[in-house]
Amino acid sequence: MSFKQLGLSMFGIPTFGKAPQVTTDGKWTADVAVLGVPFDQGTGFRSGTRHGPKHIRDWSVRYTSLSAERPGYWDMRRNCWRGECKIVDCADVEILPLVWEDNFQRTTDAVKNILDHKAMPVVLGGDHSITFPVMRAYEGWRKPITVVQFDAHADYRDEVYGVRFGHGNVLRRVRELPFVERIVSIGINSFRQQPSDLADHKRDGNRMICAWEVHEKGVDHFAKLLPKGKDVYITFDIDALDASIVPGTGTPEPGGLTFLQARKFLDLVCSKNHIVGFDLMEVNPLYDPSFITALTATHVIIESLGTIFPGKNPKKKR
Ligand SMILES: [Mn+2]
Repeated sequence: MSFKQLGLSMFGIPTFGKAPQVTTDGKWTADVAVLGVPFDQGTGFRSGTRHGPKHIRDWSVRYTSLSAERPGYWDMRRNCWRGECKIVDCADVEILPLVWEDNFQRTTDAVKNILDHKAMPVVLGGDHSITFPVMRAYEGWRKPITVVQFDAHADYRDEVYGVRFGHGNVLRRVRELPFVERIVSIGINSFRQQPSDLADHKRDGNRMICAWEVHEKGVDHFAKLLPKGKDVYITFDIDALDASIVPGTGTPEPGGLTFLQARKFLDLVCSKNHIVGFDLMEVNPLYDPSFITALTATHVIIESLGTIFPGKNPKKKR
């Protein structure tokens, strides 16, 4: 009796979008390499983002291409195919308890391996602290890098009781990397900023677009503050979005960006720059029983890939 495997997306092992699984040091070619970093030792409040990569992958199968021969998706908004790129999934960096510096080093090494393959890393967190070991891997990059941060919190505190590499310090550490020329922070909104954090952020030549300003003036008003023609790394902390649509995160904030506002910013950034890397941080399944946060996180990634890889002939139907 013959049994035909249909390849339906909801069955089987959930790599990201059902992409083939590889190892970072293996032999492969791809446009995009997904890497999970199940690390939450950098959080000061509610832990659990170590389960984030699995949770995002679990929902990502919803967006599996209809067939391996035709990657991408039909974008009815723009009337074209998008996201025609080859994706591999490098599984997770192996995280050990307590030895955070070793974990950071393994993360940096894994991202370096991906960059050696000339693929764009898409990193799934994990708490936001791991953006530092990820970005450290770009040392020696051909051009200065602008970092576009989506976040309710600036994460720019130099130190908290001796802690310098937690998720509340991470953009400060990233800004100290010699090849990072500027941070553009979008969606900052939290009451937990100190005036000194904001002053330091400004002093260092960064730009900040706060959530309430976007609600008042609209996204287009801020287009002139966004990078153009740059090598850009995007770090997306899911708590940039309003708490009502992303409850599954350690530090949700009311008054955050809507999904459509974030998407419009991503469209502008991804279409006018060379995107060198992307991470999606702080998804916490322990507070996400409806999967709405994982759904939204996956959507942010898929839509961004759709703009970064618009298809060989974006105007024409296939
Ligand atoms: Mn953050």
